[in-house]
Amino acid sequence: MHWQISRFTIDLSRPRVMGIVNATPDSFFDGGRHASVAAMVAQCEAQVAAGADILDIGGESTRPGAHSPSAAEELARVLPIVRAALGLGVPVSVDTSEPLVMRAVLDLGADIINDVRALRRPGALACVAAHPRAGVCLMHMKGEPDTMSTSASYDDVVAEVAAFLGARLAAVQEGGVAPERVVLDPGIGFAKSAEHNLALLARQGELLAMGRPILVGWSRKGTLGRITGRPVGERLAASVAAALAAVARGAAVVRVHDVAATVDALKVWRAAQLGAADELGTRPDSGAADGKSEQER
Ligand code: HH2
Repeated sequence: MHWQISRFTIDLSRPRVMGIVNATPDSFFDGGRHASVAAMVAQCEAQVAAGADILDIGGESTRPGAHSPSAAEELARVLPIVRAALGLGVPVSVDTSEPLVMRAVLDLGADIINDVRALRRPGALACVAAHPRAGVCLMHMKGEPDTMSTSASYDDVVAEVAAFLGARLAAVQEGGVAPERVVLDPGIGFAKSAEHNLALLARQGELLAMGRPILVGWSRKGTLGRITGRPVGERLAASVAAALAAVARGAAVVRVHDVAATVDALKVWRAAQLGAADELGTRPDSGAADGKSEQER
């Protein structure tokens, strides 16, 4: 399976890592941590060096209870970072629901719009359709970030999320966006309890029936805190485990804060699946470099 995006066609025969770059003062894990543009660009470079396949740059925090910035404020946050990231040789995604931001970043050359509101704001779908190769991630969310903690009620969360994503996929096709450009995301933590999130993981395979790749973001989220009892700053191992569990159930792209750890874990997972590694033997610490076998170590 492939994902068609502006400058690239991403081969999804191996799982891909999308690195999160939050240009926000209030994100739940890393808000305000990379305050200057230079620091944010350095973070993009570090994520690419750590093996990120895609950068996802966002200027709006969607943590429960967050208030949306104005479109102008959001644009001012992301534009300089996107401009620099476009020179790093990897696909650039912009996490936004705002048509003004979409239009500006797509005109600049951004590859993907990642929209937690699945192109439901007036004008959003037309912006993406107007760029005939741009990719899009359509995510499930019930309500809005400032109200979603009261929207977490479902008869069958997996069926409801699948129906919503299927309807959005049909709507964007109708609006002129080819399905090859679209990936679908169940929206972990968006108006969902820990039980809902875990049902979406256990039954993630049901979402594959729509024929489009699944992108999913478990990184540092509250359900991992519920399971492990750890605060957000201590959820690295839990986040990596969740990313592997999602990939093992068919996710094509994982959206993560901790790129290096996730990339390593996926390399080992994939080597275990294939009975071989994608790259072996050229690293200074490999057995071949000094003639020692693994057993001698
Ligand atoms: N989660 C967040 C933001 N954007 N996009 C997609 N497609 N899927 C997700 O699960 C997802 C997302 C929330 O995480 P983060 O960006 O780290 O935090 P904040 O929204 O507080 O900036």
